[in-house]
Amino acid sequence: MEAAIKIKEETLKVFKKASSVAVLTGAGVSAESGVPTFRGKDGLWRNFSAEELATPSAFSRDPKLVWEWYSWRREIIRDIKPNPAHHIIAEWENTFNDFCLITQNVDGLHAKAGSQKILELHGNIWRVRCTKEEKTFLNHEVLSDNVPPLCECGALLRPDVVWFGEALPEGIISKALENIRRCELFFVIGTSAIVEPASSLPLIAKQSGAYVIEINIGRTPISHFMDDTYLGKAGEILPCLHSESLNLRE
Ligand code: BJW
Repeated sequence: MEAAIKIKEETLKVFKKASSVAVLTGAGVSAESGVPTFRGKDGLWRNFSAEELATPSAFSRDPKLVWEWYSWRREIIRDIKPNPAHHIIAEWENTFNDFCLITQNVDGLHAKAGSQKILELHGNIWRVRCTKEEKTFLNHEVLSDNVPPLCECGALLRPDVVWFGEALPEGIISKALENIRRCELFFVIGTSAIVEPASSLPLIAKQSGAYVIEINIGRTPISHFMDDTYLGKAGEILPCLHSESLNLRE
């Protein structure tokens, strides 16, 4: 039988007292729903890595190849359901007076779980953007037979996501920083913490005085400065933390 997850006294104490909480999520949060992560053994698609495909130069060189990757991912994500980790995070929006969800994920699963205020650092896979006029549109088709798609103006459409070498949406990163600088408790969940600038956010939280907790199935380059690290699946640890802490908040 699996050992029960032990939530530390200190975590519960901080959780009980905190009124201002921020959460940063990465692909690991969606892994238990069946969304492949970027890195590690499931992180490859046709032997390409995210670093080879998620770039403006890959798109200029071969927009069909890049769109085929996004169509494959859209097909996987389309019918997938949020898991307990997404649901608990959605519930925290009502638990804390001041709560901020910052995600690197583009899959839309936090919204499907009921989170309403989401800072999507890397965009959303269900939006497309005209490469000529910068207009964005929602588009929920898989588009597999018809890539790359064209805008009505004739220009190529691209996924409205942030690729390597591109700036994160200005308004979103500044809102995230504002929340991070004032939060008392910061969670880093399911990210390898190697992609900048997202991977610097936990350190900024820590330097601003927050208690920082990491939840991941493995250690990451930022584990060493965490106040607490929980090694395990987000979809198992978050429900334990949530139910133990609810008893305390009552
Ligand atoms: C579980 C689990 C379970 C599994 N439970 N856990 C400073 C130093 C060096 C380089 C740079 C630097 N600053 C900028 C750079 C360059 C670059 C960068 O960081 N490169 C690194 C690779 C070194 N950064 C950028 O280019 C960024 N832009 C930028 O900085 O612009 C500056 C600029 C300013 C002004 C003008 C112009 C430019 C942009 C980065 C964009 C990243 N984009 C992607 C693709 C998004 C679209 C799409 O989805 O296709 O974002 S790449 C990919 O990586 C995606 C992810 O959001 C991101 C992070 O991945 P994530 O979420 O951490 O996933 P994984 O797979 O890596 O990890 C999963 C984790 O989950 C693992 O740890 C598992 O253990 C864990 N896990 N199951 C809990 N059940």
